[in-house]
Parts: sequence; structure tokens; C-alpha cells
Amino acid sequence: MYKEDTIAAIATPLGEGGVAIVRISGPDTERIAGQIFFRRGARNGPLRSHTLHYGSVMDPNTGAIVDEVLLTLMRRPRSYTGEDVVEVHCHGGPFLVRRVLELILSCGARHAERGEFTKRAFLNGRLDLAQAEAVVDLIRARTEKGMKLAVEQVRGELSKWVEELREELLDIMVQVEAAIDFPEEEIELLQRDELRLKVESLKEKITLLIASYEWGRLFREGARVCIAGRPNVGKSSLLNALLGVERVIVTPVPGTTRDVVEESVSLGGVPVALWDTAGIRESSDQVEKIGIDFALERLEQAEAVLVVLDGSSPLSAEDHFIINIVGGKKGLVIVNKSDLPQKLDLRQTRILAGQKGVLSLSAKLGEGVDNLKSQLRELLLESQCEPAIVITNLRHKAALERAANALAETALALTRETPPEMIAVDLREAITGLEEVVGLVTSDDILERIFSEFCIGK
Ligand SMILES: Nc1nc2c(ncn2[C@@H]2O[C@H](COP(=O)(O)OP(=O)(O)OP(=O)(O)O)[C@@H](O)[C@H]2O)c(=O)[nH]1
Ligand SMILES: [Mg+2]
Repeated sequence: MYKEDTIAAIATPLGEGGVAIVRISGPDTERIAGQIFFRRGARNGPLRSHTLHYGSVMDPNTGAIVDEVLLTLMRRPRSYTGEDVVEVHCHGGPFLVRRVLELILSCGARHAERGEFTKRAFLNGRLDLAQAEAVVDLIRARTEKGMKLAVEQVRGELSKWVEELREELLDIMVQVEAAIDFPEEEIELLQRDELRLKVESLKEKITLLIASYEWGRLFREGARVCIAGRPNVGKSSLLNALLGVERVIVTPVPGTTRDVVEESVSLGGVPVALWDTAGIRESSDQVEKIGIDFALERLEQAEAVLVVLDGSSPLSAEDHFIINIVGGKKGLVIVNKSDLPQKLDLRQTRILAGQKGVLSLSAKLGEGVDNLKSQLRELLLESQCEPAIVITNLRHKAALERAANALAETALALTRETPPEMIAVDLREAITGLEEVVGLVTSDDILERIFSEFCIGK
């Protein structure tokens, strides 16, 4: 299936650290390790598998000792790739670890491509495709929740679910095929109805799984939220309050913020990039004008907006303008400075806000900020309850959509006099969709695309 050569790469990030790991995998692994690794006081017989060995890496050409290391051999098939794997734990200097890798390459290993270790794990059946893809998510997870979702997928939760669904579809397929083989006993009307109900309920399950994508995507990729409003309403104060640190300059001078300031927070596991922007107003100041253009640009790009108003003054024309231009976006209207006597007409504000929720808070005192956090999180997630299984990968979503569409066709065909041969075609398409998720059917270029997202050494 793939070239059975031996690959090697540095598995840890390059930089100074306590330890760095070089990984080798493939049929020549043990031979190569034997050429560069020497155990003091022990005869260099075969190494015990799944054991940590202490010794030195030595340049076989010069006999010079390169580093003191710990080395572990994992003989196939009980290894990450399913092949013989060696990991050399050397001291974590970038020069040193490159030297160790060079020695290994000079003994006949090839430098691994991105994700090649995980690709081999997949090709050797150690992981299915959905699990392999979740390894990338795990490495890239930015919050604890994102990590938890990835771990579930690496452990095969999604795969198990998809496999069960596939089994059910295969059962239905058996019945349809029987009808093809024995045309005289063509599926009775009653059976057609029964099958249709089954198909529809399976389609429903897949549709729910597809819907979980938005949820999972948010935990993986996060959301971009723009804080906007006219000058001096307290946008920067709000960013500071959300962060819990004085990150941005706050002054009573309108037009303080010029550049966009970006900071990230975790809202109950959802990574959110918060953008504080310049106050929007008519201005003749050249620098301020550029800042306002940036603010308008970011407003466009953000997935959600927090429009900040000053509760201690009446609604202004600028407030109207800003709320109107973000009309089509998800967001909340924040009435700030709730600690001061209120002059803002809340009723009018609610009407102006339309679909958007309106909440009062004091960025200065931090009152109402927790409430804002939870409302923003809910708004981004669009639901409070967590789906039982969450998909996070666009490829999985597309494959599941293919399956769901094919099942819709199947259900339709079952309500009509469609011949079983035609029904079987739709069913097969649905089964293929599910098989694509776990990688039972995949083309080489899909594999290449998936594994090229990995880092080298994984
Ligand atoms: N009393 C009170 N004052 C606040 C509150 N939030 C902000 N302020 C004050 O309002 C003034 C402006 O605050 P900023 O956070 O700089 O406002 P901004 O919207 O970022 O202003 P620009 O960057 O100029 O657009 C400062 O003097 C703040 O101390 C609040 O909740 N209560
Ligand atoms: Mg500001």
C-alpha cells in the first residue's frame, strides 16, 4: 500500500528544552538504532521492547559521543504506527537534536513527510481516518473543551457511532438485495413502509450529527467578536473587564483607541478573539479616520458584535448608525456605565436593537460582566445543551451530508414504485458517505490532503 521504507523525524518542537525526541519507524528501525546507540556496561544485544534504555548516541564513523540519551524500542505491531518504532530522547538543544537526526538519516532512514507516522498508523489499521484527523485537532486544541472533544474522537467515539449506523444501513441493504434476487417476492407494500420509517429515522440521526458541526467548530476554531460603538462609551473598558486585566488604554478623551486591539478569552471553553476598535464617528483627524475604517472593516469580518452604548447619556445619531449597520449580525447591545445615573431610553434601545439582546452593565466596576460572558457564549453556540457526539471536521460533515441526502432519496423511492435496483443505488451512496468518514473508502489525494495538515514528526 505504501513504500515500506524507514522514516525518521524530530517529534518535538525545535528550540531549547529539557528533552527532544527523534522518532524512527519502519523495518530498518532496529538496525539503525543498533548502529548509533550504545549502552554502557551492557553488551549490545537485541534491545528489549517497550523498555526505556539508557546509553549514548555515537557517530559510527568517528566514534565520537554525540549525547547521552534514553531510547525506547516498540516492536510492531504494538506501536503508534504499527511498525517497529524507536524514540530517542536526547537533550533538547536544536543543534544537538538535528545532529542525532542526521546520524539516523545517514544510516539509511528517510526524512518523514508531514503526518507520515500517523498516515502509517492509519494504513496499518491502528487508527481509522476520523481518529487520525482528530490527532491534529488534539495538537491544535486551544481550550480544554476543544481538547476533550478531540480526545473523544481519537478514542473512536465518532467512529463507533458511524459504524453502528453503517451496520443498520447494511441490514436494510440485505433486504433490498433480496428483493433484487427474488423479483417474484418483491418487497411488499407493507415492508416498503417499514423500511422507509427506518431509513427516515437513520437520516434524522445523521442530520442531528451534522448539526453538531457548528457547535464543534466553535470549540475548535473559536469565534471573532468585535466590540464597537461611538467614542468614549467604554469599549476598551469592556475589553479590560472581560479579560480581567488592564490591557488597553482607557481615558476620558473620546477617540483614545486607534488601532484594533485583539485579545483572546475562553468563554466556558469557546475560544473567542475579542477586537476592541476605535470609536465610530465623523472625524477630520487623519489618524482617527484610519482607525474608524479599521473598525468598520472588523465589524464586517466578525461573527458577532457587541455594540456598546453609554447608559449615562441619551441615544445619539452615531448609536443609531452603528446598530443599523450591524443589523444582520449576531450580537448583543451593551448599555454600559450602569453605575451612573441613567439617561438612555431603554425602551427605545430595545426597539432599535431588534433581535439583539440588550443588557446593562458597568465595565468600570465589573458588574454584569459575568452575565455578558454567559449570554455571549450562548449566543455563539446557539444552544445550551451539548450534543452527545460532536463532529468538528468539515470533511466529515460533507460526507455525512452526502449520506443524509442519499437517505432522503431512498425514503422517497420507497414511497413510490421505484424498482429495488434503484433503491439499492441510493442506499449504497449513503453507506459510502458513512464509510468516507472513517476512511473505509478514500482516495490517495484525500489522504495526502489530510496528512499534509499534520506537522512533521507526527
Ligand atoms: N462610570 C463609569 N465610567 C466608565 C465605565 N466604563 C468606562 N468608563 C469611563 O469612560 C471613559 C471612556 O472609556 P474607554 O473604555 O476609554 O472608552 P472607549 O469606548 O474605548 O473610547 P474610545 O477608545 O475613545 O472610542 C473613561 O473615562 C472610563 O473610565 C463604566 O462602566 N462606568
Ligand atoms: Mg477605546
